[in-house]
Order: sequence, then structure tokens, then C-alpha cells
Amino acid sequence: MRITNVIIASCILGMISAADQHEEMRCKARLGCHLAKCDPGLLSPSLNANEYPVTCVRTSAQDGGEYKELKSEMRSMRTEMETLKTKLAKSEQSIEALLKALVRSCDGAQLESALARNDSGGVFNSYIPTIGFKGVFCDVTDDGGNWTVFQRRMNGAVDFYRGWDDYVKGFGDLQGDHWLGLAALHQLTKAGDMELKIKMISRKGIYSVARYSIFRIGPGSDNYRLHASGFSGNATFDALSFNNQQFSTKDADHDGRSSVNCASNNEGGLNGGWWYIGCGSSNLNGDFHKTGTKGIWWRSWWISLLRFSEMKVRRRP
Ligand SMILES: [Ca+2]
Repeated sequence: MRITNVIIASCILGMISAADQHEEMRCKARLGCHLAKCDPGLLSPSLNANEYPVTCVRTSAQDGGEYKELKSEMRSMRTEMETLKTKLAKSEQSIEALLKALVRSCDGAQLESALARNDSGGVFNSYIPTIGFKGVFCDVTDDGGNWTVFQRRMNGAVDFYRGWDDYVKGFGDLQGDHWLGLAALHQLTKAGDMELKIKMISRKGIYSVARYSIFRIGPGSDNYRLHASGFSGNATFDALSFNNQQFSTKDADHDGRSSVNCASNNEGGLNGGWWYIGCGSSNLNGDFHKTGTKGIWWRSWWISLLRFSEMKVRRRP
């Protein structure tokens, strides 16, 4: 249809007498066309019967070469389009595979690359669905590596007494004290195939580990509820999995105690966002103190005040 239009457009003669056979000849001689039926749409009341626009179209014989040429060109274009469509489909598959790989950057190609450089890990750029590109700290050495670190307290340089939005988005220094963010944590664990390792060092220098074979954080609509089970490790007390609680911050009270907000210091709480059911058991996001009776802690057979904590996830082997 489009080709026909192009040909017709190139052959418009303008105002001529349709009855004049010489025009037919002129049409053939000069333009290689013949007179076609008048287009009623072009008729105007101001024209007399012998004067109206006439359109020339090419005869089929004269069409021959050029038409074949156009058909050939169209075939080439169609082939080219099919090739482009195939390439586009492959590109989309590549991008999808890349995005899938990036979301698990700490156990993907970047890990292999880090190991090849004999690197002990560090900050990598990861693509996290619904969030976009986000820096994460990958631990590539501990216990076989592949860990994405989402919490670390090592020197108290970062204030953890923050509101809901900060805990959702994340904050701190990825190389030092930081919280990756609840939104990212949900995306990383929502498939339900991740395990959790918590590494702790007490003020007395005792190293302990709490592991959970199943670790998943619910969506924001469920206030990032904690699902942790399958405890093991030498931390002696499962101070996390029985919580099964929503996350609370100083400005968002979702804990199990109606009388106080465990995350708020204004109500005798523990000064940091956590999955509190009561205010006890554990709090690795509270105020960091190197001495004194307060600080981050994990209940073991004694209440252990800590000088270091690190929480990290990886896909279960
Ligand atoms: Ca409460």
C-alpha cells in the first residue's frame, strides 16, 4: 500500500484535461505513466468538467524492474528486521541474566573475580530489584565466602538510633559500621533460600557465632517481619529466631509490648531498630559502648556485651 502511494505521489501531473489523449501520451513519454481514474476526492466545484486533477500511475510493464527492485529491498529489510528482533530478544535475555546475577553479586561472577585477585572482599555494586544499583559489602573469605554483609558494628562511628526511613533505606559506611537496609534485605532474602551468620566478639574477646539455616525478611507491608530458624553455633542461646516479629524503630512501634516502644530511649527502650517481641533477648543495633553497663548485646548463658557484631547472608549450599 505504501509503495503504491509513493509511486502515485511521484506521478501527479496537476491540472490537465482528462479527455486529452495527448496528455496520456505525454504521461507515458515523460513519466513512464498512464492516466488513471480520477480521484473523486480531488474534484473541486471550481473546475469545469474537462479540468480536474488527474493522477498518473505506472503501467505494470513499466513497473517491472523497479517493482522487483523494491520487493527485493523489502525482503532485505524484512530479513534485517528479523535479525534485529532476534538480537533484541537475545539482549533482553542477557540483561535479565545479568540482573539476576547482580542481585546475588556476592555469590556470582564478582566473587569469582575477587577470588581470582586473591581479594578479601569489599564493596561491590549490586543491582537489587525495586531499588536499583546499591553498594554491598561482600565477604569472600569467611567460611567459604559468598556472604553479603548487612549489619556491622565495630567502632561506634555510626549512629544507629535512627527512624524508620533510615532503617528501610540503609545507612553508614559499607567498609565500617553500617546497616544495608530493610528494603534490600527483603529483596535479597525473599526467595527463602538464604542462611544467616552472626559473628560476635565480646568485650572480653570471646568470639561467638550464631547461625540460622533459614533466614528471610518479609515485605514492607508486613513491616519487614523476621523469619529465622535452624539455629546453631556457639552463641549458646537462640536470641533471634523465636522473635518472628516485625521490625521496630524509635518512630515505628511494632514490638510485642504495648506499654513501651523497645526501640525508643524515651520509653526505657534499647535505642535502636530491631525485631523486638519484648525488649529482651538481643539488640545488635542499640547504642554502642566500649565500657559500662550498656551496649550492643546478645543473650547467651550470660548477657554478653559486645565490641563487634556482623550479620551476613548467603544462599544455602
Ligand atoms: Ca510497643
